[in-house]
Amino acid sequence: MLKALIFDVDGTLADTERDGHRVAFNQAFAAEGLPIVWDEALYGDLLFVTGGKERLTYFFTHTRPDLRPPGDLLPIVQRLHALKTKIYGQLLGAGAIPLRPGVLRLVREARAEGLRLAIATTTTPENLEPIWKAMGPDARSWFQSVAAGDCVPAKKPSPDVYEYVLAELGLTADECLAFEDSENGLRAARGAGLKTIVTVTDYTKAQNLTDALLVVDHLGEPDRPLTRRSGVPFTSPYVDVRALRALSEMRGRE
Ligand code: XBP
Ligand code: MG
Repeated sequence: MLKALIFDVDGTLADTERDGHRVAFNQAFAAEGLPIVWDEALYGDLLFVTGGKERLTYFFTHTRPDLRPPGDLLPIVQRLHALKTKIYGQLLGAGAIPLRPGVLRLVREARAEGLRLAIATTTTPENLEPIWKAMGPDARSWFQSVAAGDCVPAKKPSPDVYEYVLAELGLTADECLAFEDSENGLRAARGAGLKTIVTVTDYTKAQNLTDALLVVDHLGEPDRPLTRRSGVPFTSPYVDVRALRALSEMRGRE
């Protein structure tokens, strides 16, 4: 029986990558006087590396070693990432990026229906502050488990963060559903045995999402119907708890 919903953050709760994280990285490069700009296409390529610190390290060691600043890379990456996280918080704190369609509606309905809520994300914990703010004054307390960033040894597509959340909830994968936006996130959730609903973004809509239970453009609202892209048949205009209970009982892609 469905007991909990586990949400990814970036791309799922809010479409944060292109206009949020990417902009923050670029402003951090500029503040450090580095001649680096991650345009939308390059950032989309770099997103296959999960984790901002890991993404910076990959960029300086594989993508553009010619732009690597002199000296030990680790402290440079740590300083750049800390600056980026500060800038990101200011960007989103100003309400720059809204929650995706259907997210707040579904979270509120899930609480009302007695479903437990959790977060399983690669992003830095501080990046959740603007999400809580967008959801409402006591939103953080709605989530029984919040697993973020370096709380697990390996980031997505490793299943570690989802296994961490299942352990914290004391539930089995069959009692939960995962919500993701990307192939890496889907692989992480599936690796933990979770049926997964994917809401794609411009960056992820062409990725391999065949292992998802259902792929949609967003969770929908009564006045903004979703579009089903692939997976099990789904004709409702929006994802609600009734639909999730039925989806969680479905065989296939589990
Ligand atoms: C997405 C990520 C994160 C963000 C950047 O996380 O891979 O690294 O791109 O955030 P998820 P940080 O989709 O799992 O929420 O710079 O804090 O890592
Ligand atoms: Mg994501």
